Amino acid sequence: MDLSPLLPLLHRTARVAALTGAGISAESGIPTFRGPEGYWKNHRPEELATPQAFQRDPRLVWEWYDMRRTRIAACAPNAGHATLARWEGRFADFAVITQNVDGLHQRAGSRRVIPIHGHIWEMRCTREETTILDYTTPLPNLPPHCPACGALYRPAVVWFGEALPMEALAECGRILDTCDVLLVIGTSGQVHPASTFPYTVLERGGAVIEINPTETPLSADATVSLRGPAAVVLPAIERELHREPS
Ligand code: BJW
Repeated sequence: MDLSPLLPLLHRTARVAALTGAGISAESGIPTFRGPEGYWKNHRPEELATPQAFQRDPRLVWEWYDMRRTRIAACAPNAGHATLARWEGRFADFAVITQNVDGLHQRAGSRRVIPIHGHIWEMRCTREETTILDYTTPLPNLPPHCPACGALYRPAVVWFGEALPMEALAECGRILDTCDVLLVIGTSGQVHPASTFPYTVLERGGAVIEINPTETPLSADATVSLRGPAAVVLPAIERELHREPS
């Protein structure tokens, strides 16, 4: 893979950000959503990832999240997550905006992570809106209930039709308005508003580097589009940067 077009973009660059999607966790053993091996090969997203689906059948939705929690608990961050965690030390200003709820960036050691779709280990009371962190797998009783008021707990994630957390969106805005380079890693670019983030950067003259084994709607517009798995391409970029005098 020819990584030479990247060097002028990343060499001596201060402000770099990454937007990640399910693909970065694929090599950790966590399925993506779309595609032949994706979570949604047997379910339509509206059956599982909407407030209406939860109202209709909270147990079914919780079974899906419980299955995913159990799987994620058995997985570890991969070389892609680890490379991004090290880049906090390489670039003066580095942040990860992630659509993933799996917490693997944080487990790899990244400290500046903005999880725009929430966190699978958090539950929120549907009455009081209080949240708790709970790492139990599998959960003993589905669906779980708030011990304080007895109402249903829901996963503290962002479903279709729900607004993203305001603070996270504001932080994304600051990053997208100032970064020199945005790496877009392992996302199909089908979900709004994350799908618009690369265009915010491109429109003000910033560079976008896409890393994905398959073509996406962004590929033609990205400054550089690299075909390959994140756990291979990110360490390869890091090696290339090390060979360059800093
Ligand atoms: C690899 C790899 C390897 C494989 N290495 N790569 C019509 C038009 C425009 C927008 C809308 C519309 N109708 C509705 C909307 C809005 C809607 C939306 O975008 N819908 C589209 C589907 C049409 N969006 C929303 O509703 C969002 N909210 C919103 O817009 O709010 C507005 C609002 C304002 C005020 C009040 C109310 C509302 C919320 C979206 C929430 C998405 N939630 C989910 C579930 C999260 C919880 C959970 O995890 O269960 O988020 S859906 C799911 O998709 C999940 C993901 O984060 C998200 C993105 O998926 P991702 O990461 O891109 O995964 P995949 O599987 O699609 O792609 C994986 C990629 O990896 C592929 O490209 C592979 O090739 C690649 N890959 N192996 C690197 N080894």
